[in-house]
Amino acid sequence: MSGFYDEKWECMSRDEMTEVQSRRLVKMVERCYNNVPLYKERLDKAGIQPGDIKSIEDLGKLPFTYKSDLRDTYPFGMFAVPKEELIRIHASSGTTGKQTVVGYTGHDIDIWAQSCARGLVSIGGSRSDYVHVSYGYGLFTGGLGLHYGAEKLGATAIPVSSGNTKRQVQILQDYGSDIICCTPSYAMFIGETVRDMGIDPKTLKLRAGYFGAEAWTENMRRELEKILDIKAYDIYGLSEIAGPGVAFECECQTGMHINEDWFYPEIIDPETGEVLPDGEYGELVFTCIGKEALPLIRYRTRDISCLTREKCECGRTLVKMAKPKGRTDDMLIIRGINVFPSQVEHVLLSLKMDPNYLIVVDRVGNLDTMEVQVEMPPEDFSDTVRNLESLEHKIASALQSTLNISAKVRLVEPKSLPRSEGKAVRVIDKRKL
Ligand code: DLL
Repeated sequence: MSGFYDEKWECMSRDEMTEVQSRRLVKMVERCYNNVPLYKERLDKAGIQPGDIKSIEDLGKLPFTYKSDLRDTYPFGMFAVPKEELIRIHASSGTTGKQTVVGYTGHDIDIWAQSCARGLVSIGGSRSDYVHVSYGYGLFTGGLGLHYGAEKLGATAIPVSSGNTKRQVQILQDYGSDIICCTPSYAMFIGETVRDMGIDPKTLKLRAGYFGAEAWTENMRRELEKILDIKAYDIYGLSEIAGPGVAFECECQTGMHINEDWFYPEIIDPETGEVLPDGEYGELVFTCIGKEALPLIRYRTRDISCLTREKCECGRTLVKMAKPKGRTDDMLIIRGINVFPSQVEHVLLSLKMDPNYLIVVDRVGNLDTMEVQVEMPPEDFSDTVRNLESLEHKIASALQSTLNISAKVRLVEPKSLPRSEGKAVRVIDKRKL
């Protein structure tokens, strides 16, 4: 098992951690109240003064923060520091409405880089590794987040960014990259390209991947491990809280450790706002307790996950979150039934189908329809119509038994669905167009 980047913080006793979190929360609420007009107004309205918050136990007294708050104060209205103290701006990759803009002081960049460095060490990264970063560089936090993390650790960052996939493979081959960081869907595309270029993945030096920025399943993990001949690890984060590295999977591959000395997690019932016990799935909420520029209180991520405090074999005591199932706003409601795209991925991969798929939802008359387009395996391409129909039928019945909803399945030509270089778009909901 690998060592630690920050053993003191990663392996702290629960009592010590609670003490640190309480101390930091108190300071942070004061900072928000005194520097962010929206928080002053909201706390005043709720009849709460910073002095009422004495420990982490009091967190539940504080109101939630929503993405809409950042949009309403666009671009910089929730920053808690003057401009001179900022050193970086990023923005969310949100596809709807205004972007959400996030800012960092030098200290914020430092804790973010440490968060990623902790992750890289937990999957066996060290100073002697080449870290190939194929997340996009720019306003998106993926590229620069892992880049700074790799440098913080003293490893060598290779800032490839996303795109130009054949060149990515060439670099993997020629430079001997040890760890690759990109979205799981892009990793799959890189894997396919390795195969199409006639390269045996075993001849690459690559041994691990840090994949995140979108939901992916355990089946997808197995596919990625096979196609690239690596260990595939999950890394989670969101720009509003920092970027990648808010939580990171270690070598045990049993959930992601949250850097809870900086980002305090809660799981709530998204309908009632009530805090749920460990082990129950609900909406993940974060409070930034160490940040300066954008310290958000009880930020509603809309990601569905659960927390566990069971002892991890790696020795870290940091609480773990389960792989997010999806987002409350990604959840499709089709004829009244909740469907997450990740469930479709799970079904397709368990039938050994290609992980490239597209869900098209529409409304015909008053009835919602769902079509799942899947690429047929290349070896089946010249198959008889009857065989293809029977495969469509098999997929449709597997979807029916998992999702409890009937979907039309359409097999499309191999490589005909769009490949993603960043976050994959898996759903077209024509009801919303
Ligand atoms: O996606 C930050 C990131 C970059 C994380 C690279 C990991 C790796 P945003 O663009 O603000 O930030 O999008 C955040 O992406 O609320 C989740 O819905 C989703 N997401 C991020 N990581 C994961 C993951 C970056 N490992 C939103 N599993 C989050 C599932 C994830 N969903």
